[in-house]
Amino acid sequence: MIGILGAGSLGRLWAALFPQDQVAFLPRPDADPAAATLGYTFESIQGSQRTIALPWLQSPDDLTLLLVTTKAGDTLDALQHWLPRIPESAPIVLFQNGLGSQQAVADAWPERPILAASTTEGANRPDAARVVHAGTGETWVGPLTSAARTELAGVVAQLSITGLLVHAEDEILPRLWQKLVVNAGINPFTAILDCPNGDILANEFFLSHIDPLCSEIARLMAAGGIGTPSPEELRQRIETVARNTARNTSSMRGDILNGRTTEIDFINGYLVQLGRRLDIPTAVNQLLTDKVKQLSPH
Ligand code: KPL
Repeated sequence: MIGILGAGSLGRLWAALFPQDQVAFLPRPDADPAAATLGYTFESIQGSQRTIALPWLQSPDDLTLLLVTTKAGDTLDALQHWLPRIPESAPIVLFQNGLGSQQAVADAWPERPILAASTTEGANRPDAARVVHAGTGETWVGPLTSAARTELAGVVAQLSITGLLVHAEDEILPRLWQKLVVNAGINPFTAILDCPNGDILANEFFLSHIDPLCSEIARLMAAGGIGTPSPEELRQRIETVARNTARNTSSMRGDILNGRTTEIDFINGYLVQLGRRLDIPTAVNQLLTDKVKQLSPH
């Protein structure tokens, strides 16, 4: 049985695409035990609609794979609750945005096969009962602990059953960083300016902060041994994604509009923490983190 922890858009996307008798959601600790199934309408990339009704997992002992699609800030607590009941051999794939939460999990359970995934699949929930696969993408999966190395090929094979494009990636950290850069350069601006991704590009607040932001990130990447992209390359990457997703509401703006805690601590906040450790100033990341925190509950 494949388990999914985290019933947001991404968890529901994967759940809809696995053979339905092989997948179940792990209930939240506070879930109503009487609620037998999790139901929603799934709209495929071709536009066809299907009703999904998946059981809540009753016994975690026969899990062969766990996909963790919780928000970054909820991940450690959710796993602390479940992992004592999940077989030590079951690979755990972390899908969180940003950085920091994945390392915290790998540090807490170094003996387990823990992997991280970076995906560009687009899914959203126009309302509570509907999940739309809005854009096809690719998913890279790679090991975070040494026990995960031997599991990588098997995990990629299992995830590929969904028909989504999944690649094995031995060095997952640089991939996670690529996404972090894009999120750090788009999400806080859309949240602060309360606008879709594309609208940041002509905004004065974005234009006056993007170059110093990219310089901070480039220095952090070089000092952290992640790579040596120039600030200009980083800006180009950010602006290309903002243009390609111009009408999207970013996940961070969505969190604020829905009164949820954002993932800022794992995006620009993570870069501030790293700057402290590496003695690199991160004034722009700090400013963006502070401004987003003023907007969100925490
Ligand atoms: O990943 C995203 C997010 O919203 O978190 C981007 C790439 C910014 C697309 O909206």
